Amino acid sequence: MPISPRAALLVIDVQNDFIPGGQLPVPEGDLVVPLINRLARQFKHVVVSQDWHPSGHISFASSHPGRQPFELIELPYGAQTLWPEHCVQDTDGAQFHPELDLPHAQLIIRKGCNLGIDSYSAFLEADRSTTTGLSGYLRERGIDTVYMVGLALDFCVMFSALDARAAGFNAFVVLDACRAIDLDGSLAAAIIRMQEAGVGLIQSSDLPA
Ligand code: VGL
Ligand code: ZN
Repeated sequence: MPISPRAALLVIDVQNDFIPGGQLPVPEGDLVVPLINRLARQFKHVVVSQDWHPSGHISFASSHPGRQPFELIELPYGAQTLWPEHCVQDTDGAQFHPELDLPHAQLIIRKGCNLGIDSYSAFLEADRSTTTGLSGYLRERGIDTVYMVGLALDFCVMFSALDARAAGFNAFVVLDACRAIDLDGSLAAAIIRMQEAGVGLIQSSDLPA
């Protein structure tokens, strides 16, 4: 059965800084690129997200004197993991992986653009109220189902999948087209959270070839 024309593929953050050699490398992050390119050809609708931070962003450890990357701090909107500086607007690290090949993608959602708010999710920022507009876009396009692939499984992919469900979409994560950071058990926790939220966890072999 072909993939429904009411389904969209959401390609999360396949950017140089998340690839080995980048500022916040996801192990094996480069390995998902050929698979994503192939899967995308099965979809009528392809949306791409791009982590896109201003310099001095609140998620950077360097913005908090005395703090180190991967520490957790409390911000007005809740807990925030601190990261190395990554995906700064218009830098090479923020560009898509050079082999990502999605000629028919119609929308790029840039997120994390507000200096004082992080955004793992492609739908809702970390304050849980600032929206990127993505669910409205998908709904206006008649989309009812979102398949997610990309980086990192336990951060941006997971939060996008949870928010897709919360917004009323059917949501699937194609596990072999994702890779995780896996910080302090974050991968195992992400799998459980997604299962509990009703996100379908599938393999690319479950989709039409
Ligand atoms: C991401 C940490 C910080 C991601 C983005 O794309 O998963 N992770 N910013
Ligand atoms: Zn980020």
